[in-house]
Amino acid sequence: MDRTDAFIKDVERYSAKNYCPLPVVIERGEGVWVHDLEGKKYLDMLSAYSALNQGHRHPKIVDALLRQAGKITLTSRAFHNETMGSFLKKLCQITGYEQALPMNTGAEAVETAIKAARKWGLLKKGVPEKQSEIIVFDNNFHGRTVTIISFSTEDQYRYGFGPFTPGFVSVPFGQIEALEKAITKNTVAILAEPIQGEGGVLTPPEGYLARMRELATRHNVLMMLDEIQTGLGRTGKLFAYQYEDARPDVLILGKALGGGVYPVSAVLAASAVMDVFGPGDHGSTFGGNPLGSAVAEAALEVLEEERLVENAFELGAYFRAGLEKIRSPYVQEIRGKGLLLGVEIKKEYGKARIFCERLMDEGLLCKETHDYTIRFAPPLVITKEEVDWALERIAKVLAEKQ
Ligand code: IF1
Repeated sequence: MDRTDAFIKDVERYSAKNYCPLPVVIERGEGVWVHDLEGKKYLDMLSAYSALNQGHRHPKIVDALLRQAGKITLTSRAFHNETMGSFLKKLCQITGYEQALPMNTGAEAVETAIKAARKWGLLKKGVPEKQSEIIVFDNNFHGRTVTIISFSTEDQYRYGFGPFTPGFVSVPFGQIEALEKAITKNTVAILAEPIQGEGGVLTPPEGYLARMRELATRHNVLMMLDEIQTGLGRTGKLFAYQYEDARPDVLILGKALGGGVYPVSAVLAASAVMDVFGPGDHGSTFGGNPLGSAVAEAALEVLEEERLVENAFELGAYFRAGLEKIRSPYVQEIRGKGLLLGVEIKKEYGKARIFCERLMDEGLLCKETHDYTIRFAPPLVITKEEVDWALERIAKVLAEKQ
């Protein structure tokens, strides 16, 4: 354990303490597998919170990165570059939206959507300046910026970080009446996750997103979906909203858009929404850079060429059926869609982290969410044999005395 201990000591000494990782130091990875410094192999069932849908170091994506790195990496948006246009064209073609605005991280894309909605409200809906309201949902997670945590309902994410940005109203997730009641003449947008990932893999009742769509249309409010975690195949459809045909006006993407290699995020919308931004209104030094654009275009191609959406659908159902077959006294409920699955542990048996630590010993990396739920979200390139390998270990740990 020498190298591992030495490495962790450095982190403990020099890194800010804003995380508490499991005591494993990952040295390399390929596909669904990673290796630690001691040479032990693990199946990655977290996929960097769904940023690794295409698997670790996908050869086509790494190749795109290297090829682009041999030409030009950064131009800034003061000039054109050769790759951004073709990336955004591909992104618009596969999503069916007219225009895209590229950023880097998820939180930046969410901020971009919020700015778009507010300015759309002012220019197109006639909501007076500084009066606009955006409806969000209890237990939401959209990132860590001050504006985004301003509408978090989780005390820890907010404590000590105020003053906050006004203009948000939070309602219970999954209750359509509460949502309708919250809409006022000043409401410009509804911002939701189709499945609340960090909230504990909370899936709303069937038909909820479709009804949200109807409400948004009827009240002339933008429906904005954060598919940063659920999008790009994770739930067994290209986008989780496709389960209900609840196509949002504004679609927010991140994580797997960068193929697990480079941070790339984007906001997609009709030009009638996107045209609220004129030159100088919004931007980013790195957004749309050549390296990220080349990587993201390859990441999208991999999703299509390897039929990863279909694989997530099929193996998600297989994985879930396998989990349901495990007769464990600890399991309260199994939730989720495709390869985004949550197993909630009964409170009387302690927190999910203990189970994650045991699974790590068995060679399976995963992470609890909201204390009592184990989240399983492997790369979408996983095979049936690898799901079986995981199920065997999960069954063992869920059968043990804790
Ligand atoms: C961390 C959580 C997951 C997201 C949705 C926006 C963002 C995220 C739906 C912001 C980011 C990350 C952040 C990461 C852990 C992870 C996470 F546990 F914190 F909540 F996935 F569930 N919308 N989620 O899930 O994207 O700015 O990070 O690129 O350690 O905070 P970002």
